[in-house]
Amino acid sequence: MGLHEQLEELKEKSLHEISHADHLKKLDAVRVNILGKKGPLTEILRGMKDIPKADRPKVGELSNRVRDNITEAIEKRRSELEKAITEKKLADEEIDVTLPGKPVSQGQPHVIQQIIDNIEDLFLGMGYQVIQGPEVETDKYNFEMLNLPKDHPARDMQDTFYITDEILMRSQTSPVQARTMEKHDFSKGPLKMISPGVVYRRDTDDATHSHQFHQVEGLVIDKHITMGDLKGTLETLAKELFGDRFEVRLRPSYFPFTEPSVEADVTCFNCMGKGCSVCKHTGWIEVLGAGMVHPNVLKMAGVDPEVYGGFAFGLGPDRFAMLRYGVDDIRNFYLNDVRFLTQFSKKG
Ligand code: FA5
Repeated sequence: MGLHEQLEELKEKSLHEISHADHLKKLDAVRVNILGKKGPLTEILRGMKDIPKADRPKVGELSNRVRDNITEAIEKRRSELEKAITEKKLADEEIDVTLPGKPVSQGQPHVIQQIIDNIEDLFLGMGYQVIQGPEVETDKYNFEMLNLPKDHPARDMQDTFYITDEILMRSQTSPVQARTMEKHDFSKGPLKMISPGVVYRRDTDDATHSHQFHQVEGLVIDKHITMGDLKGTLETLAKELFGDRFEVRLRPSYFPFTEPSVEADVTCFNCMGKGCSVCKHTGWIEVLGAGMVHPNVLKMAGVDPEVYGGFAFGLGPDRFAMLRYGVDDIRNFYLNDVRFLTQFSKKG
């Protein structure tokens, strides 16, 4: 067979192999086989030296054309195979936008935080600032600056977790009063603040007591503040949180840092005043303590009690949440049972 026929045959054979290469690796192998140094095309061209000189240009031209045809066919096949790969990938990754989505469960603030947010909104609207204080406190701010020197019998009212003799887990949010009063520049205007946060006591847990619970402290110091201002503020608060559903009563009480002092009770939601185990058969649930700031407390914070005075209160949002939602055991708020907590969805 002459070179001419050999070249034609190689072309046919190669084009056949190329069109049957069904993936890129195979195609590459075919290319190396045919066009490589040890391939048939090189082999045929080596035979050129044995043909008459006059025929060489023709055979040379043919061999170039055959090589070009083969190269072209390889490139064409390569782009076909690449296109097929891309199409398969796109088909595999196709997203059916008509499929129903998987619902993502959405979190929400804890019910007690919702109550605190509600209280903050109300007081911010009345021009109060919201101030945070430390949960690990000193004896000085938790007690001494609040007119409770060491060995004062009223310290027993709040059984406290001590870390050292001087450092403790705060048993109330009232230390934030002392800290804020001390820093406040009264020449710039009155002090109106609330301070929400967690407090700790060695209380035995029961339906209305937890050893760790929340309080929101409130304090107003200015000239000419009266008990009437305190009463009006507490009534506004009760109306905002409970509407007209419950009765609120103020009864005289005692706190070393206020004089006179009161406690506010709200009708027990469980028995509506008849008496039950939740309210310890009194018909009332105590929700806050309050009073007119004691002159000693003002003095210790560097405020002149002859010029300034005011009221303070400390309320329990956990108890507010019990009343608002009819929850008969405070411990439910701390079990972190999602089925319980999702009942208080803001949307619901
Ligand atoms: C105080 O802690 C005072 N600091 C409040 C105060 C502030 C009075 C400013 C005057 C001026 P008391 O111990 O009564 O007071 O607690 C206040 C409120 O916290 C209670 O009315 C109650 O709602 C809540 N509370 C008290 N102990 C617990 C407890 N163990 N679990 C849940 N809530 C509690």
